Amino acid sequence: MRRAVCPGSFDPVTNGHLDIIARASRLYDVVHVAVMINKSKQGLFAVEERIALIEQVTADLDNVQVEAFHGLLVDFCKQRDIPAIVKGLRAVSDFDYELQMAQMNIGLSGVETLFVPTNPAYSFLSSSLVKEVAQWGGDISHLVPVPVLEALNSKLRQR
Ligand code: COD
Repeated sequence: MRRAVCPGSFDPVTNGHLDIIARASRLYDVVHVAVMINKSKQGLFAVEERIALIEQVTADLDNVQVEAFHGLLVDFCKQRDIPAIVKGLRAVSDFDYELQMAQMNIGLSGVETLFVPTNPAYSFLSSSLVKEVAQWGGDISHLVPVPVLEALNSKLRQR
């Protein structure tokens, strides 16, 4: 079984994330989507809500499993015998930090990182921008899957 992990905060999952997860699912037998918990960062969506949204929008990808993890990504990999991390690269601005993390992760545990170039349609897209634009009533319907759009609208109405 060839396994890989797509890690992230996914607060919330966007079409950019989904594109990378779908591409990874065509390359590996099993793709673990790891919602990494960062207790010092208050998200808009609770971790359980992020997982439920990712499960909903990846329901057509049979080899994708979603779970949360608190700790080092390399420990998530070690516990599940995962040799590869798949990351999307949006622009040169992503590269410096992604390279540092990739080198740290291989140094810590031997887990490789594979970079997949973003779909140009999503090269500017991030969860933070989506939340900011949605908060001010901007149209993000082409940037997130429908369940995420609905969840965002409902979350923002509650505020
Ligand atoms: N197009 C393509 N790919 C994208 C796009 C897009 N528009 N947007 C995001 N992505 C991909 C990128 O690969 C990105 O890394 C990933 O999706 C997740 O994105 P986010 O924004 O949800 O998540 P981040 O960047 O906050 O995630 C950082 C991690 C949680 C992966 C990182 O901090 C981590 O591994 N933390 C665990 C603790 C740990 O091991 N720390 C040591 C690291 S060396």
